[in-house]
Amino acid sequence: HKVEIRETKPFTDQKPGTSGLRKPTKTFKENNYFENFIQSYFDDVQEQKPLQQCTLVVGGDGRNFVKEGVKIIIQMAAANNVHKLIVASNGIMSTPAVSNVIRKYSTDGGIVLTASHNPGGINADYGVKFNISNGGPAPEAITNSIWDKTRQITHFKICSTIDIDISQLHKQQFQIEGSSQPFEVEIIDSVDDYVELMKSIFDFDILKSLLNYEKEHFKIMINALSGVMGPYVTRIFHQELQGKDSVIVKNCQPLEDFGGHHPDPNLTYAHELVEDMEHGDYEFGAAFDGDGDRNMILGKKGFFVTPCDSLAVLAANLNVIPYFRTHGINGYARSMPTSGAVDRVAKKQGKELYETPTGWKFFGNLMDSKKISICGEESFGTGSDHIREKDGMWAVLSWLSVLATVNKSVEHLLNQHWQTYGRNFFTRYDYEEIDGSGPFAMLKRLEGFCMSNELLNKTFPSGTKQYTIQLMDDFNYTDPIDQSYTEKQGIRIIFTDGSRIVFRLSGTGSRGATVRLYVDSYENDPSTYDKDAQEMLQPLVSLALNIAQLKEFTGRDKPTVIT
Ligand code: VG1
Ligand code: CO
Repeated sequence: HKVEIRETKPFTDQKPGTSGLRKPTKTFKENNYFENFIQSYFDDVQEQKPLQQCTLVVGGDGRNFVKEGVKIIIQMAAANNVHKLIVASNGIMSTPAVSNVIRKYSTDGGIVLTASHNPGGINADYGVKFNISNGGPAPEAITNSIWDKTRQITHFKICSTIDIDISQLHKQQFQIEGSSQPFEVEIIDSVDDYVELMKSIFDFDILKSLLNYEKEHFKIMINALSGVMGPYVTRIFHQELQGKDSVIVKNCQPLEDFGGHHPDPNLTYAHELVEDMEHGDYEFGAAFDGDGDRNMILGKKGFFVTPCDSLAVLAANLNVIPYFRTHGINGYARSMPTSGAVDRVAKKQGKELYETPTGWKFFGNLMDSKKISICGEESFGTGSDHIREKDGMWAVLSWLSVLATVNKSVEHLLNQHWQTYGRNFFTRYDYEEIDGSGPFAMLKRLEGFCMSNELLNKTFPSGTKQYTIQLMDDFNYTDPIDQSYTEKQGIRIIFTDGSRIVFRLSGTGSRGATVRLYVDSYENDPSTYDKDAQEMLQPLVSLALNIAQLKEFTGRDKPTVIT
């Protein structure tokens, strides 16, 4: 096959955000936008290790332009002298499954074609994410170096004559002009390796008996939101766990546009699951996002488990999972905006707790150096050191393992947890896709308050309560392993009673700016535990909106999504 060197013009906006580069699908399809980004990645990898010695993994979440993207990557990898690509059949593989394959076969990293929870289709979003050899998202030093290259690129290389059927499991070799070694492509099953991993972590017999009690089934409802998880759900729950009668599944056929919905497992975008649960027929419900790394957990009648509580409850019960009995339990970590619920478990167990900026890439070093065993984010992400991505299915199987052992309902388990540790009430308000510069000006003003300390020790009345500001800063983080420094990760306002307000701008959107407001407040009065979080947090929310003058800056008087 002949190597073609094609001319191209650089773009200035290919800076990866919280989790890869996300843009409208149409943007990726035009003017070599996709090719430029991929070439810049190959050039960057080459600086560390000759591509002739590299094996890379390629997968995606099944959205529009994933199959085409995989084919272009195969042609470009050939032209760039990559030794071997391991490709998911049809290009579809969940983000956690890609992380597993990268680690299992000791490869040099991988490319995940996903915009995760962003809607898909020709009029929605597309994304590209690079993972490193530990299976985790590339850290900022690498994504910045790739971004530098995207601003200088003049050419990309491609073997456009290479054509391979990515629907068939097989290995194929190609002779490339000017290369001494053949280029190899292996198409692998997307689900097999992942199922094997889950079986090595959990006790499938216990799960099987939970779902197959002779008289009364423990019924559960799983909604894959038409994302990548469908095949994993049916394989694990219906085949491996033989739960055809007890596990009702929905939207388990991956669709290129996710049926026109946001494949985001929260109370707004996964409302179908909430409604299905309300009748009380199911003990447990779960949903996943487009690429399968997020999860939402619901109990009977739609009882909502916040991701912050989910992390804390799992931390408190990890010993029921065989993997942790063998590997031991190190510390825990959570992203800064995530509530402090897990901190209390860590404290009680005498374990270390790390607070990182938003984004899974910050957990990688902590896991590699065995500082932490599990970690999570308020954005419906939970995971452990079995891989280096958050993992929706892992979270669900962890929850079912706990429920099978403690023999209590989800709600009962949460109540018991709060009795022991107190309750962190938590909510997040998202103001999505705001046009104009308002959100930036709002953040700038808050940064000003952080610098001047002028709000420090000030007391604000809200409703029947008074809040005094004890600390206000723009969160920064020094990685304890490699000392890399990350700043401007969100405005924190911490009050004397321990309550927190956080403001930050999203780094995963593709249009306008999205403002996120996070509110976390701790209560240890048992009479409050069954109260509604929105009601409890109302005074803090209105105080937050006042301090930031959110309505004035953004023109919004209501959030797009509340979780
Ligand atoms: C959001 C979440 C963050 C998560 C990221 C990627 O980022 O807040 O916690 O790690 O999405 O998740 P941001 O910058 O929009 O707040 V996924 O499942 O979309 O890859
Ligand atoms: Co995701």
